[in-house]
Amino acid sequence: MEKWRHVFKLDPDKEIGEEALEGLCESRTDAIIVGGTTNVTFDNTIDLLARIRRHAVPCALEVSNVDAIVPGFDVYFIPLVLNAQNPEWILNAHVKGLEEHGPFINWKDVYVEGYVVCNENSSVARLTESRADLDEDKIKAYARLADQMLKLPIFYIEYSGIYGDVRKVQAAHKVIHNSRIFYGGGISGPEQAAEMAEWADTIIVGNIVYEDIEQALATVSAVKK
Ligand code: 1GP
Repeated sequence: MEKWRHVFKLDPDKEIGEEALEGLCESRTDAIIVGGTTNVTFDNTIDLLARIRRHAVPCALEVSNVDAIVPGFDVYFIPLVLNAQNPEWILNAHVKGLEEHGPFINWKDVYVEGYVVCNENSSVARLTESRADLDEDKIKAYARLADQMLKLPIFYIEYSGIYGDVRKVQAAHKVIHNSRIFYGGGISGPEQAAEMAEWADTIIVGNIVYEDIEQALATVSAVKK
C-alpha cells in the first residue's frame, strides 16, 4: 500500500466481463480495490474476490458494510468519513464492526482511510450526509486532522462520479507530511490520471472501467512511468 500509485476500484454490485477483468488485473496497476456504496453483500464480494484471485495482482477490500466482510483479501481499508454529519458513518459503524470481528482482525493488514467527500451529489455523500462544500482552507484543515492529529495512514479525497478540483488536492499536498493522499473521482482517461497523480500519491480509477475499458487501461501507464 505504501508504494501504490495506481489502483482500480471495482464495485461488487456491477457486472464486469472476463476479458475486461483480465485486462485490468494484468494492466500493471498496483492493486484492485473491491468496494462500493450500495448493494455490497458477502456473496457478490466473495464472487469478485475469487475472480480477481486468478491473477497475481494485490487485492484490497474497502469495507462499507459490516455484513460483507470477506476473509482472504491482502489489505483491508476502513473508511472514516471525516466530513460526514451522520454519526453512523463517523464511528458507530466501526464500533459495530469491532464488536463482531474485533478478535479476528489482523491489524497489520488494516488501514484506516480519512475520507473527505467532495461531491455532494454522490451516493456516498447522500448516505453519510457529508458536508461537501469544502474550500481549500477547509481541505487543509481536514488534511491536518487526518495527518497530524489522527495520524491516519491515508487521506482520501473522494469526488466519486465527477472529476475534482486539482487545487484542492494541491492544498492537501502542501500540508500533509505522512498520510498518503488518495484521489478518486471521475478520472476518465490518461490526462486526468496524470494531472491528479502529480499531487496525489495514489489515484483510484472507478467508473470508467465500466464505461470505456480502453481509456481505463490507459490510465495505468499515464501514472506508472
Ligand atoms: C470511488 O474514488 C472512487 O470511490 C473512484 O471514483 O468511480 O468516479 O472513478 P470514480
